[in-house]
Amino acid sequence: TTLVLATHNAHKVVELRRILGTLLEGIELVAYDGPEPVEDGETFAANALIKARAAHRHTGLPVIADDSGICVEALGGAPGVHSARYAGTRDDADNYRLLLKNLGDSENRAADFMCAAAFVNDDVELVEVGVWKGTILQAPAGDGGFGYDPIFQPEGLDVASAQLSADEKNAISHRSRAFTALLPQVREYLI
Ligand code: ITT
Repeated sequence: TTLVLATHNAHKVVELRRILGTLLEGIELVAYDGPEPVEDGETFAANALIKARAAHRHTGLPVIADDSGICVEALGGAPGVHSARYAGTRDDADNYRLLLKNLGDSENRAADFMCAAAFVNDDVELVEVGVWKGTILQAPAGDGGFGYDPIFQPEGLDVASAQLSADEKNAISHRSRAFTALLPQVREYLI
């Protein structure tokens, strides 16, 4: 069985291969490189389904997609679904620097990483959401991960998520929570 990963983000592909590899033994994962749909949904779940449906229409194969981002309480939930292009480009450092600037010296530094994991095939649509709670640091630290990892301190830890190993991050991240909830249903459907 072949399962398509409907993402153009190479960092997500690496994380998803590790997360799914253990949960979906025997299923071949291929990254999707077809046209990208307009992600104009208002929620992570809506956008994950938009991406999964588009890749399914294009490939005819079963597809999983990930829509994710960071929601900062003191910024009213921004950047949220706009996380990938918050500063107007896809540059990770530009994006997290703008977030630090907009948050300023706010005492409320609470933030959630959110991930919606979607599965779409001819006769099925599934979506699960995972949340990773934490706070926004005063300055970036670490060079692992991607995106906002250098400025996010997960609840219960005293380092940035960019200072975790890949396995440490995958054990507790929003992405692993969403896919761990989705995958038993996908297995049941495919196997
Ligand atoms: P695809 O749509 O092709 O999957 P994308 O990067 O455009 O790739 P999203 O629209 O879901 O994907 O945006 C996700 C953004 O949220 C991502 O670019 C990061 O800036 C941020 N993000 C999501 N998960 C993250 C993580 O685990 N660590 C750090 N930042 C993350």
